[in-house]
Amino acid sequence: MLGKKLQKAFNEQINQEFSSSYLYLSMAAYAESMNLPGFAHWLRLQTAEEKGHAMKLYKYVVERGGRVELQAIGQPPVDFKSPIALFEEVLKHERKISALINKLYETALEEKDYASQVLLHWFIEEQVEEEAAANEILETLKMAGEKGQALIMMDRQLARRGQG
Ligand code: OFO
Repeated sequence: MLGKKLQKAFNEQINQEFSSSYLYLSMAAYAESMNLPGFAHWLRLQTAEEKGHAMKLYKYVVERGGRVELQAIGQPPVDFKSPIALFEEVLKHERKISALINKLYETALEEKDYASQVLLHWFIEEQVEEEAAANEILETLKMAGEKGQALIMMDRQLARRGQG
């Protein structure tokens, strides 16, 4: 049985994951409006991943006999200054999520809840990947530039996400 403190913390994290999903969908919509279908594709897949994270937590809370309580999701930003500014936001957001996951892990340690610790190992590893992926794209954009041919090449590269 999940303790009350952890149940509250997991419910907050479920909200964070759905909020992340919504944020990336808003970013995808921005990319569509900029005629960057590859960026939009990458961001839509990210939206689906975040929903997957939320549902992994949802399923876990239910399995542990806890009660899932969904919370409100705020309006995400609509506009971004540029593709670089957008990926700076992605990286900043993923770092924020990593800090929240670490805090959740600390609570699981304090509560001596070993099952939650095991589940959160997956999320801690996932965050390493998420930050690395965002950072790589951001650094490439900074290096190659976000105009003309360089941007078209980057768009094509991001369009390949999910193709193995
Ligand atoms: Fe982006 O990893 Fe979940 O939030």
